[in-house]
Amino acid sequence: MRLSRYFMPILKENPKEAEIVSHRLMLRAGMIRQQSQGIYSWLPLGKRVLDKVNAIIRDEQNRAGAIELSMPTLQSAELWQESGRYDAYGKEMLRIKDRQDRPMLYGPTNEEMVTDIFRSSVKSYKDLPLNLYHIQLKFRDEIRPRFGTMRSREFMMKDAYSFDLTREGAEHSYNKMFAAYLRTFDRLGLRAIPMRADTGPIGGKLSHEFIILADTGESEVFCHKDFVDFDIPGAHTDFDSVEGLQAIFDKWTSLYAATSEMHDEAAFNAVPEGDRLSARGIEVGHIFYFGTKYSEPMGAKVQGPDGKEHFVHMGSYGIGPTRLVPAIIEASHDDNGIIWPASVAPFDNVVINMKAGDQACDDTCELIYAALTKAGKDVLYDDTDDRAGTKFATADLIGVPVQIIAGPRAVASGEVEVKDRKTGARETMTIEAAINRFVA
Ligand code: P5A
Repeated sequence: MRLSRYFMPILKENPKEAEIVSHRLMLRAGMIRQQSQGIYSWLPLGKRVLDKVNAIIRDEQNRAGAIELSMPTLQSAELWQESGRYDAYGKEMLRIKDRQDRPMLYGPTNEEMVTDIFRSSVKSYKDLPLNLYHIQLKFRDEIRPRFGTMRSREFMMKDAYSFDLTREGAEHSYNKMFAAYLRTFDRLGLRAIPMRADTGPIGGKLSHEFIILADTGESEVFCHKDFVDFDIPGAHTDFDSVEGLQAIFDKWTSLYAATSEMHDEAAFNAVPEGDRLSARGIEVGHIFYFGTKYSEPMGAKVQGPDGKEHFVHMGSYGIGPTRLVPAIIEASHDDNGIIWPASVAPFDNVVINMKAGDQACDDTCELIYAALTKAGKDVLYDDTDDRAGTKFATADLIGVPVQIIAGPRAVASGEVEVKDRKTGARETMTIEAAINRFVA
């Protein structure tokens, strides 16, 4: 992508409305724009990161056996009347009427809708277990939307829903998502700790929130510090192994970890003082087991091996991609801007032409840009006629992992400078060596 033809509206000044660093940097880097309170457009740079986050989420959902579909944002109130949540959900639900005066709503979550899909076609235990997910916008009319897309009113959610014949089966389904979440957050460059949490309006008695420790987090959390170094399940984890997944769950729940709503002071005090971590955190995921809470009132049942009908045991599993993007920034930035983990960086490299219009600089940049692009890399080429200082500041701000800098002096001796955004380390190398290093 040539920067001269791209749309990346950088802000020079710090926006006044931004209270936390991720919000400030997302606005300054031209990633998002607020359209009305708590409702955002994702501008091209932001959209690239969001898509990469979603690709990792999707990959891990698929690995764990979940199946993607797409459900609408607008839902009929009738479904929610069946489950009893239409009235219970309260003011957070945006209620709308269509032209025939039929009550509709902008979905804050999809338990009812997916239960309706399930009951319309699944009739036998032989079709279980089943886990269906989508990545879709949601709307919650939050009292206090804030911190940009961290807590917005319209936001994206990956929501998965599992269906099992028995409670034991549902526990295995829960463990699959538990392990998939550990892997997902790890691939996003984050350390998320599962903590016992309040189930709120989703319901049920069992739930875990996945929390990233951050001073700017909205949740108050308490946990054993060893979680920070626990091993993440590997890529070859067997998601069909009941014992294997139970062992992962048992290990990751063997020490104290709870959000403030579930906090048990006495149990926490039993943790040796030096091992206690009392901190703030960002909730990036939340998984629930709620048994037959929706299947019973909505009549979602299957025929079991005993020939009798059974209400299915369900769970639901949420991740907030539009919250994850600022969470990643909270965890990875410096005074100059964002430092993207390679897995979600909007571009792999940025080629900086320090003197656009200078034939040798232009030729060198074009050569590198073409070679890396051909190799399938996402490359941003700063071909604008801005001052070199402005270009460096922009490249640091948007956090692309590698900067390849072509200035007249280096280019004259067939060289470029390569800067690692994270460490700041600079290295001079031949043009060919730079290409060879980054096509790999
Ligand atoms: C689980 C999937 C649910 O809604 N139903 C379907 C369950 N869970 S949840 O905890 O309420 O939300 C899941 C995740 O969505 C993100 N999230 C938000 N992100 C940005 N702005 C918001 N206002 C917002 N509300 C929820 C969080 O990451 C949460 O863990």
